[in-house]
Amino acid sequence: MASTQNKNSDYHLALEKKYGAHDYHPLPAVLAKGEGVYLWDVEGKKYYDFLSAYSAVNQGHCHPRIIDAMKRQAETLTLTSRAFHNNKLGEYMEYTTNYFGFESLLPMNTGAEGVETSIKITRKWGHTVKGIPEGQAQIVVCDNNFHGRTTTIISFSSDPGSKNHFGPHTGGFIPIPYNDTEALAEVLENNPNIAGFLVEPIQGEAGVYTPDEDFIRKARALCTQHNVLLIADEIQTGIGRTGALLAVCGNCSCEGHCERQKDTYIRPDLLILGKALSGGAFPVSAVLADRAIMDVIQPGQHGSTFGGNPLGTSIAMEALKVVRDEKLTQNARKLGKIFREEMNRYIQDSSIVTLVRGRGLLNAIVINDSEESDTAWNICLRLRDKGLLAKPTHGNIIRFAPPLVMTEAQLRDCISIITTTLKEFETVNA
Ligand code: IF1
Repeated sequence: MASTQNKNSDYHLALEKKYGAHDYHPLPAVLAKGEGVYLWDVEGKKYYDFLSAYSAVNQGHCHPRIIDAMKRQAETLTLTSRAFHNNKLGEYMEYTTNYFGFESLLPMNTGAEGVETSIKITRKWGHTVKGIPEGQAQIVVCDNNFHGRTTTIISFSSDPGSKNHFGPHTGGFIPIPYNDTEALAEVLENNPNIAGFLVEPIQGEAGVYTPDEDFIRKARALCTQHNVLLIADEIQTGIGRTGALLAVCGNCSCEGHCERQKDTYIRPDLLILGKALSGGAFPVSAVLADRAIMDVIQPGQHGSTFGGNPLGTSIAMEALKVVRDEKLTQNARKLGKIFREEMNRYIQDSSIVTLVRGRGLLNAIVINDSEESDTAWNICLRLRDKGLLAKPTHGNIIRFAPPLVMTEAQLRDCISIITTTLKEFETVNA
């Protein structure tokens, strides 16, 4: 074991390589400290974080209010299991259901567990409420989806890397092209055994694909028409990230579930939250639904050891309060517009960037090179050297998603770093 004074990046990278599963290909940066929009590596180099742990750190790294809530609860009671009640779960359920406008909440831990929970609820609702013959409930999903890494979830992935060799795959899922309401209408009209439609309001991993403005609205209408549950996976897009509290809110800049703009607010039947639900401090996910749907789950039919624990629920309540008190949704909306305006200005004269897309502070640029090229990766390495951390999603797409606490001055500083870096690649590809 190396002595303490030279535990530099290479030391940490070597340990991971020697002892760890190689299930990731991280950008070479060994981070040791985070605060707000900043990260520091073990050598003390400072970075802007433009990934936010895949949108889990919307409130900024180590937000003092969230950390204080965590410390207080961690010194008091962390876990009881659901074999007994605790004095935080009910308050969390009340606060969070009111915050998003649903009647009930089922607490889980990871996003994938939230998605799996929604699949179970939807299937049971299909069999016991809609009357689909037992075991024949189907759920419509979208090509290029990302909903997690469990064997059932990857069973309906269209990404070979996520799916191949992990069979036998779980059946009961019907893929359609993303953003294709005609395909959705057709499958709903021709199949009486469909219980739900699982969709990301914006496809994050696929490369921040923003659908047509009315895609979700039309999907909502079609699901209602055919008595099918609309299941919104807002694990990455939710909690202010896209400049609305939920991406399904579309262009509404309201704080959340708002009666006054009922026609604007497209209400899913099942809402799945994760990541920023805890501000990145602890794994917390949740499924929200009204009672007529949620109550298909009866005691002993679903749960988890850590689901609804006092530590995670205390953290999550504070994390949601921070989003509201600091108006992070509105800030994401404002800064996102600036980011896309400035990037579109750059793109006008660029040969290396073809487009920028996104909503709020969930954006991506498409690099004018093949998916197999390493241009996007090399751009991210150069950004790292210049003090900004971002990572490609697929080959030639770079996702930009800073914490929502970023100031306009910081954003403009980052835009300067990004455009300066891109310029250095223009000549290479010109
Ligand atoms: C990895 C992607 C992002 C998600 C949506 C469910 C989950 C995720 C929309 C599952 C998780 C993470 C997982 C992480 C990388 C990251 C990711 F690249 F994988 F696809 F963000 F885009 N629904 N996304 O984005 O939540 O179980 O991870 O808590 O697996 O590499 P989880």
